[in-house]
Amino acid sequence: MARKSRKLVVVSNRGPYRHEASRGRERWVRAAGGLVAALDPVLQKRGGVWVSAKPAKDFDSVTVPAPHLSYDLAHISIKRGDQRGFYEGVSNAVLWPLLHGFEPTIQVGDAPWSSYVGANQAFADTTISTSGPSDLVWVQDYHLMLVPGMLRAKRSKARIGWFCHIPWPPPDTFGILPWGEEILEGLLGADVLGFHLPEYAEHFRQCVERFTPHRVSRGTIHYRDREVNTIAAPIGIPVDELQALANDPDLGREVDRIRELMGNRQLMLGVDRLDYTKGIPERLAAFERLLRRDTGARKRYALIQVMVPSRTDVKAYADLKEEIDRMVGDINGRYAETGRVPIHYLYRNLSQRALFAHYRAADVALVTPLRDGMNLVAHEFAAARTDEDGVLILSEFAGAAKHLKGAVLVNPYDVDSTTAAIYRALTMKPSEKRKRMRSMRAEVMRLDVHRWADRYLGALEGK
Ligand code: ADQ
Repeated sequence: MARKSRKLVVVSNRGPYRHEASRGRERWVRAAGGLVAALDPVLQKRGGVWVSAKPAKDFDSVTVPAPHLSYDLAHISIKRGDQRGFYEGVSNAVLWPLLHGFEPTIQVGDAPWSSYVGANQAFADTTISTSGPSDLVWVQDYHLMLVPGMLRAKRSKARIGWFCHIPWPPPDTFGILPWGEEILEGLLGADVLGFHLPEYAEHFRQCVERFTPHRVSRGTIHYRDREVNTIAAPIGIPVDELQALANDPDLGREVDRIRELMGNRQLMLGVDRLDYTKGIPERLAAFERLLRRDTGARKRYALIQVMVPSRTDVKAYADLKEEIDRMVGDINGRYAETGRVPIHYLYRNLSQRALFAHYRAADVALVTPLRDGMNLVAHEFAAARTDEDGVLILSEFAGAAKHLKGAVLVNPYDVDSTTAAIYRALTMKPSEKRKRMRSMRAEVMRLDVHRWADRYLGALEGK
């Protein structure tokens, strides 16, 4: 268990809350997405400070005490000239697809690398001014891979960690990056590098061996006069908090209402951040095949797809949104009957409570990413099912598939087999559903996010 004496400083590109004030009314809105879902409860419990970017505003660095939070928020501003290049040009157009192994999507040619360096430097500078030398600094994700090295240059004795929320690819894919060695050197400024799965950590070490002169033995990289540990620390969700929500008797009424509104058909559910890694078009195609092959299906089945807007300024995401809109329109146009629409499509952020009511109302959850570091929707679905009912269809390419053995695993690229899996899930015997759900729930409890943080921070402090 991590000692609580050291202050925890979390550093990530996107912050956990957006402050909105208009006509004297204030509101704090929590950002959707897996990183915030995991780290907010950790900081709420432990206290500390969260350093993140504030979208283009004219101030440098401020710390805002948010009344409902038990930790502080520190915001940095990235130079206007660097912001776009850092976020869109490098982080989202190159690093995100590269680390997910989407090689043809990578736009490396004219990528504005210097903006990435400049923005990372701004994060490092604000982190230094916000933290003390004995604090634990925990840098998050692929936007900030140079920050550990920049911090180390100023604080040779500091405890610095970095966690990778997405996959890490094998060296042949990583080798596409012209600045691969700089990135690896930047990361090696940390004491502990964390990944969801042992295979991602292994890929990382293979990259270090291939592209740097540093020696690797087992999980450790010998970096000049220091040792850098690489660990597999699979992330989870705040189990107690979400169990309390799932057990709230009022939730039952909302569940009944959803089922009634959907005409008491068997319900499938998709919940995703809008992203091309999440396999949403492939999922819609699999559902369409179900409707096409079985004419009775239109009366019996419905799909609710909830999609939270994400990276709306990036062209690949705007194109994907258009493709999904068109597919939903086509499928509904073809298979709807008066009063009965097959796909209910919600393009917005839902409250956790509303999400949980949907998880409970669903007969089948479709979590079918083409590649995903972990995927917390899969965990949340199992956490919501205190009734031990419901089937999870899960992509074999999600990190969660290595843990949730009770799911029905699919290859999301193989649309026919996904259709077959949906059919199997919809007709599964209650006793099999219960057995599978029990095993998933046990694993989700074991992967509690507080245990994840304790394990990671314990490794960081133990050095
Ligand atoms: P994400 O790609 O954001 O996270 P994921 O792990 O699925 O993906 O988390 C999504 C989170 O957003 C969930 O907590 C979910 O409840 C929430 N969410 C989704 N749609 C929503 C909606 N419409 N309204 C409100 N909330 C919504 C990245 C990696 C993942 C990894 C996490 C954590 O890509 O692989 O699991 O970080 O490390």
